[in-house]
Amino acid sequence: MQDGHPIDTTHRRDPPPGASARISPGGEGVAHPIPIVIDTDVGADPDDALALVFALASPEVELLGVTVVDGDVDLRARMAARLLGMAGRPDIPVVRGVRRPIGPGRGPTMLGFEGRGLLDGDDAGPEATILEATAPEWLVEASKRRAFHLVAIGPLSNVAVALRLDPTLPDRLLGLTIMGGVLAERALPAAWRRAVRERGAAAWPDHNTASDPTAALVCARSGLPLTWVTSEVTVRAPLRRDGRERLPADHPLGAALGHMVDVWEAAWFHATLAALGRRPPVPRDAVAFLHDPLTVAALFPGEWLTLRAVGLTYAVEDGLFRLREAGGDGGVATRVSVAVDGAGFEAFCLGRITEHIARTGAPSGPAAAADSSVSDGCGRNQDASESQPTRGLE
Ligand SMILES: [Ca+2]
Repeated sequence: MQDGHPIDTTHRRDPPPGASARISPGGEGVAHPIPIVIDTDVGADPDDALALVFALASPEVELLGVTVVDGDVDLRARMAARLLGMAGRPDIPVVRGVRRPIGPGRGPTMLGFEGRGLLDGDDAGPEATILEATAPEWLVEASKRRAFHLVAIGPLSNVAVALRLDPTLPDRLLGLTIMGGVLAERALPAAWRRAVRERGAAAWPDHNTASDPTAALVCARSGLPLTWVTSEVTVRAPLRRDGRERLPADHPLGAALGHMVDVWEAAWFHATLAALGRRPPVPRDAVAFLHDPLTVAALFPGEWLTLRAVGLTYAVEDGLFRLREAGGDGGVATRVSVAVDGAGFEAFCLGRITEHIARTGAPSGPAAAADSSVSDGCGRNQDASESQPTRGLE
């Protein structure tokens, strides 16, 4: 049982691949790429952008589409379209989604420097097509053409609206992996625990569920096979200065990702952490967190991330979405992150991203220009001439 709501077992399936806790990276067990759609609030924090490229760089998954959520979804869609084009995959469609939370919450959040380092460059390569659909409807329709695993790395408004739009959607999804929630509050760095005690919800470290707690609850109670990659674990996976320096400045995508990290570090990262107290809860040379790449990585085996099968209960209390271990055989069966080898994952993630960039070549090169038609990711092709992406910050 989950807070008085019966568990709908008709939507339950076996856990996704990689359910066992520790398996070697790139090892056995993944015969085919898992089709995925990424729902993202790509913007000021560079970790969504890194997650998109990391997904493209990972043979275990096949990215079918990208939906964007929260606030200025036009700007976020342009960022996703530019990133996909730079990464050599302008054929992957981008879809704008919900701008506001479906209930009370922290969102929407725009920091004012979204796109800086990316959209203000002079890249002239192809960009992905931004479809004239809205994300919840597109998620429903796309799932009818091909089952996919949904990876949510932003506030959960798009996913919740899609679930409300079509209650049969969970029947056609392979699973839902969410960057969000805090399971083991005691595992948060001490500075964060103190800030939460003193400032309450405003200091809650998990931005995604705090932005739209109602939407998080809708997702939690969807009956989908769920994986939660929680904040107390992702804050242990920082991107550090040496890792950022691995992004190649002589390639447009590497340069853009590096610039996005630099802007984030200068404008937000350290100032936000400094507000937690004199001793920031990250290494001194940290420049960002790898929340979202780690969430993509939860879909395939890797020794850097430990997941555990656990029964959870869900609730919204004092404006915050809370997940708790049920104990015994109770609760909703899910997988939850419990530990990460942050340095190991950073090395693995940056390795894949830099290898992908090296393979991609210049964005106007053969990889990007090979196909003049673009697909909606589910088998329908469109003429690339229909795509008229807007360029630059205006
Ligand atoms: Ca995100």
